Amino acid sequence: MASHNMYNLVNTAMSILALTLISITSYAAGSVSVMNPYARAVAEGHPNSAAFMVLNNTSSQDRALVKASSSISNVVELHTHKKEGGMMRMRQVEKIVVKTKSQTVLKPGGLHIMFIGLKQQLTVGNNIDLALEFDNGEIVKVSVPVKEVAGMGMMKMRKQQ
Ligand SMILES: [Cu+2]
Repeated sequence: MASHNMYNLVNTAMSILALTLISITSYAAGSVSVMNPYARAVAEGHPNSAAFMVLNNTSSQDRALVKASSSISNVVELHTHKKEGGMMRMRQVEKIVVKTKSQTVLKPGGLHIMFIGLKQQLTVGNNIDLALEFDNGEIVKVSVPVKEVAGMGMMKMRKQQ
């Protein structure tokens, strides 16, 4: 029957759409993929946290991460660490470049995505939402698992004093 065929067609189209949406949320879209993302678990009441990952650019052009957003904090910034007067300090950066056919590693003590003004507790085993926007308009949505991450360089230095 014609109407039945039409129903099947719509059903198939919706399944394909659903699969496409799922693949975008779990990993990557287009030329930049996000590998091994994780966010730092923090104690209740702690105002800030950070996320780390490997950005992999398979395209023939340099890319740059220009914006990150998430529902878990009031502000999300792109950060790096710089040594100033023997202290490791965090600095906001405009963008994080991923060269063509290369990877850029975001890791503790280096480049990271900073969550400022947490709205919720980050507990090991939970996942947080993160959207990464690149300079070509590409947006990659990632579900980031919360993990136990060793303290930042800055915190270690404070303890030694
Ligand atoms: Cu930071």
